[in-house]
Amino acid sequence: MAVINRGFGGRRGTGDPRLPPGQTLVDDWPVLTAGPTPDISPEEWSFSITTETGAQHRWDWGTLHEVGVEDIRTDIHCVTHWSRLGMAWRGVSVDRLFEDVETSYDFVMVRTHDGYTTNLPLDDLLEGQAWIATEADGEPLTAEHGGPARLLVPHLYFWKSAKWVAEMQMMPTDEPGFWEQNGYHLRGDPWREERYW
Ligand SMILES: Nc1nc2c(c(=O)[nH]1)N[C@H]1C(S)=C(S)[C@@H](COP(=O)(O)O)O[C@H]1N2
Ligand SMILES: [Mo]
Repeated sequence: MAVINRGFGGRRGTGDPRLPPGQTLVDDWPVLTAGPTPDISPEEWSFSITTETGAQHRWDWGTLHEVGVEDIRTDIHCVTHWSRLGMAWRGVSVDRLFEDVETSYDFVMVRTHDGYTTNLPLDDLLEGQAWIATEADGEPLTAEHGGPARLLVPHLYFWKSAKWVAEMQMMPTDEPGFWEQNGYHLRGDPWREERYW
């Protein structure tokens, strides 16, 4: 009996093994933003990494693209139970941005141009797991989806993928960001259903 329940009946909507527990496939792309959508031009956009020494590594739209843009094919999973599979993204690997960054801190507070925050262990941002994304589905990111650039961390719930990303501040301990202070899990692994704590 348990075997039957753990078959595709255990996954909502489809038996697709790419769908984490409790998730449902969507064909559209819902917009979830805590506040108004900021209007940021590529010329105004910038991104920086700040370390414990106060050293700041900064990129603007042009220098970000010089780092090298890659194609990413990935699934995304929102804590509100929708998933999209096999999305085409383009962006710059966070690995490349950390190449010259010296830090002994293990955690990152991500800040955005609209004041949103989310926390991540540095280990979840390196080794080909995270990008500063500038395109999705073959188009430049629209403003409502975080354009001109957002963080993309597809192996964690999508609230970690901060839209209009502006800064990564290194932290010695794992301090909660906006949703994490409001009850969302500190890490948010969809395969472990780390939704709330
Ligand atoms: N700056 C910013 N980034 C954000 C949010 C936000 O409110 N502000 N919402 C998060 C949440 S809860 C989700 S589910 C995803 C939604 O991204 P989407 O609107 O592109 O689907 O963005 C995340 N990134
Ligand atoms: Mo969300």
